[in-house]
Amino acid sequence: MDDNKYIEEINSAKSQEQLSELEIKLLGRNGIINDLLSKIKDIPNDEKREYGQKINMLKTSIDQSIKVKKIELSKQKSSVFFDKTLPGKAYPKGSIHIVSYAVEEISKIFEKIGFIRVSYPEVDWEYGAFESLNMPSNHPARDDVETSFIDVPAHLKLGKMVLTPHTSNGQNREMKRVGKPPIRMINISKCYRPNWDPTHTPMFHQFEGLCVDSDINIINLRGTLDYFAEIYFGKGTKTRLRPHHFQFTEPSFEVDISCNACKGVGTIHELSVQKKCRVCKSGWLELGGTGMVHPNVLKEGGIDPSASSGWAFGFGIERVIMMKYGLDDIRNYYSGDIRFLEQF
Ligand code: FA5
Repeated sequence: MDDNKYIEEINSAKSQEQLSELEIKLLGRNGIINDLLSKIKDIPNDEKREYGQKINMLKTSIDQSIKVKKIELSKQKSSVFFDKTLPGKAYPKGSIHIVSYAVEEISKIFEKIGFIRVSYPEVDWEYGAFESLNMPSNHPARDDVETSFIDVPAHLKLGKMVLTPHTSNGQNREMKRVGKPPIRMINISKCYRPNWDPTHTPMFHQFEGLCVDSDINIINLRGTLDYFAEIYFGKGTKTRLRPHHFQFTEPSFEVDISCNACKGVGTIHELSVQKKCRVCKSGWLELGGTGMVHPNVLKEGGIDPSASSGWAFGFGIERVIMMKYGLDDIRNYYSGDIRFLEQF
């Protein structure tokens, strides 16, 4: 039994890990001490007592040496030089996603003028997405090239289940929820259409305004659109309405806003040369659809069209962000590329 060899090994341990390994090797269940003890049966009877005492003494000195070494190593560790004047590690900070931020901004703008923020289902029946909006069953938007249908049995009255292609499905639900005018709704939700190009993604967001009361007219609509455009896009932004067609509004319009890059002129002065504005090319940018709520839609929502009138609009959130910051591809919003997202 070479006592010194074991004690020297303990004393030369350089780390707590090395010491723990030694402790297992010497004192563990299959360690050297237990191995020596198991050999006691081969020792002649008159030497057994002395042999046993020696092993116990060795065990005690190994035990003590390990304890002393542990304390020594822990002191070494705590004496490592710590320079508190060194700059700390800066961990990367997350930020609110560009779309979530816009949802909050838009909600606040409309809440300030009395609109109630709601969010209606992204998965709805054909009734909510089309039927209640005066869209007949042969309307092209109801084709499966335009709308994603869910593979479940159709509802007897409400039709097939769809991933809603627009937030207009909230109109009928809100009319029924409120019961009778006044109604001021801002419905923000995800929408789905099978498209994929720089200005279209299969999943996108729309915000839908609906205002129904007595004597509601296009002047109120213009006032609300101008109010939104000035706050969201910046002072001096103008809106314009162009005739269009939607089944659920009559008359219907497309809304444009004046381009902030060229101030609505369509050209910019660059190095003494008058050039076409690169952002809009015409002085105007298309915002989305709007119009006076069709009498059939009011009736379907339980509202008497001879006593109340209303307007509605539906704009894409990804698109308004694009227009505000002059971005050229909305697919980047969902790329997960932190270099793009951290700019906002
Ligand atoms: C509609 O969806 C109508 N429901 C809007 C409306 C509401 C009109 C109320 C009248 C009254 P439209 O299909 O044009 O209309 O879509 C509106 C906006 O949604 C578009 O201008 C665009 O900004 C956005 N949008 C449509 N499809 C996509 C898509 N695939 N990706 C991103 N944005 C989209």
